[in-house]
Amino acid sequence: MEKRIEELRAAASRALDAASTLDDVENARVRYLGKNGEITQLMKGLKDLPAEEKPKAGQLFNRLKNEVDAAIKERKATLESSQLDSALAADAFDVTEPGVRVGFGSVHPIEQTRRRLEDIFTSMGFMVLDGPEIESDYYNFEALNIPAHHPARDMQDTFWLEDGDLLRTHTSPVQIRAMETYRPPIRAIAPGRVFRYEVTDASHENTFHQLEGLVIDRDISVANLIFAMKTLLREIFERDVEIRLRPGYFPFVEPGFELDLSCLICDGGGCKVCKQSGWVELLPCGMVHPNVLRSGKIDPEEYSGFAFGLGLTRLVMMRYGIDDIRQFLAGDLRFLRQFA
Ligand code: FA5
Repeated sequence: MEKRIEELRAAASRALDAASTLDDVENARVRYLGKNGEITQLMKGLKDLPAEEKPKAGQLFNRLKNEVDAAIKERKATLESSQLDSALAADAFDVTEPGVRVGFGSVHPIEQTRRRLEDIFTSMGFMVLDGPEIESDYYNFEALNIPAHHPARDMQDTFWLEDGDLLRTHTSPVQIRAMETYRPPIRAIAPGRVFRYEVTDASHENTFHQLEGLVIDRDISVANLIFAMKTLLREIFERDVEIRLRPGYFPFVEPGFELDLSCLICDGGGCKVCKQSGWVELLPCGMVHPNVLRSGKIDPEEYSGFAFGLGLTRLVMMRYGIDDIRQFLAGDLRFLRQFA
């Protein structure tokens, strides 16, 4: 028995000396001390020894077991620490190497202009509202006095979603949401992205920005509307610009106007942006239609209001002299860096 114990001690010790990975150590543990391990099995034979031999053999076994157990732990600790050392060595880096310079980004010109407009309007007491880009038919059309089958639905080609919702074609749905949430007097703007299923060219994108405006109070008139439009343009261009106001048809306003800006790309001479006309459609507007006030649960006998739908992306083109709207979404850093 003693001989066998010595053999096992030597064998376990050799196995641990040879273990070069934690897996090797674990294999040795299972082999000697596991449930069916060699030492465990031998210990089970203890009960068959004659009674007088049992105490001594028991002592020897316990010593063996404790020694092997300690040796396993020690080997494991040594391997773990050398593994850590080599991981640290592999991760080491040379602090004297020159670094990679991280460039600064800049605010996109549409965002810059949106922020400027928000400043202008908040200084006149307007709230800035937000609305969802995925809208229901009700908010995008129905509540804006454009019922199903109304020919005006074709004025804006729509991206329909499978569940009957749509990508909003304009920011005007926020008018209804504002009236549902706030009571007059209301003074609000709502800048945001809008989407149209249309062919792109120098002045048309399928994804662009508008900025909706809505004012509702007692005795609001066309004079208030024109004053607000003039103030907006003077503040954003920081000079007088030439405009023209002409009748425009939108089911949600009556009367409605188209406010065009003399094209600042060609100084009104005619170019691809203004389609050689010298004028850019920029700021449709009008007096809120009584049906729209009713959709917003506001009494048209008591209140009136005006609304406008600024073509924000086109305004940015005019502000910076950008002659192709497709530049905005092209992601070309050479274009974007000019606005840093
Ligand atoms: C509207 O979207 C109305 N909701 C505007 C409105 C609001 C009228 C409130 C009255 C009261 P329109 O479809 O014309 O109208 O678009 C408004 C502006 O968005 C245009 O004048 C133009 O500047 C801009 N715009 C229209 N389509 C595009 C396009 N495909 N790409 C870039 N800008 C566009």
